Amino acid sequence: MADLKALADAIIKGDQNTAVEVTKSALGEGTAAKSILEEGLIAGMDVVGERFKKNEVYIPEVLIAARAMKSAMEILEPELVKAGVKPVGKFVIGTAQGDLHDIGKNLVAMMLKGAGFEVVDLGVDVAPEKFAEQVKDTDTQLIGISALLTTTMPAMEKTIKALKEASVSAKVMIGGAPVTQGYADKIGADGYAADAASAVDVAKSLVA
Ligand code: B1M
Repeated sequence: MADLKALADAIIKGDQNTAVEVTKSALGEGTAAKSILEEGLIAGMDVVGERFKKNEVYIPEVLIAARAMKSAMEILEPELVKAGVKPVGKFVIGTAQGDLHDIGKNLVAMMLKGAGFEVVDLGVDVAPEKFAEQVKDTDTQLIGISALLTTTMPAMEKTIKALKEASVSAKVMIGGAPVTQGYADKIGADGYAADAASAVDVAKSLVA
């Protein structure tokens, strides 16, 4: 019987080798890919997210845990596809036009992947029209925009307008150091999160 608790612990510790080994042996023993994902990988990342929220761990620990998760996911992904396991939701994320900061955006993307979302990362300096083009006629449920500069925050509002003009119905979540809930309300965003762990909670509530 595969020890999925050991897998969750390996993610929490950021122990890449153990995460990969336990994933391989669990699959070898015939454990369902969905159980490995939910009871091992996501369970581990949930703990990391909670600890990050409480300032019990910091960005480096989250990045190391995400790296361990990524390596295990590379092994698990083909099995999940074979088993027809659907992601929690499809999330397209990018940094606002004119903004090159991506550390926080990458962290949000990693935590969302850790929570079972399919994440498409458009990178930095993403024009409003590019967001719209990329999600139009797709099954994207959520769009995330990150901005670190007060001067690039207006590009978030422009992106929301461009999405409306392109008749995109996906919900929009925004975040980044200068962004607030008040600003999100003002520009008509559906959600705001102050940090990567809360971004997962907000994303889950928006797709629920
Ligand atoms: Co820049 N920079 N920078 N910079 N830089 C800041 C943001 C600044 C506050 C520094 C300062 O003056 N004190 C300032 C902005 C001032 C302002 O507008 N209020 C600033 C400036 C002015 C600039 C330049 C204009 C400097 C210049 O060239 N004169 C220039 C702009 C370039 C551009 O973007 N066009 C610039 C450039 C750069 C570097 C390229 C050198 C580098 C970026 C490297 C990179 O990202 N690859 C950089 C960095 C590293 C910073 C600081 C030091 C750190 C930012 C960071 O990564 N934080 C920053 C000062 C600071 O914050 N101490 C600063 C860590 C990261 C994990 O936090 O991104 O806030 P953060 O993400 C958090 C949350 O905000 C949230 O979750 C994350 C994790 O908890 N979050 C989301 C983020 N996105 C989210 C999206 C969500 C939800 C939550 O939903 C979608």
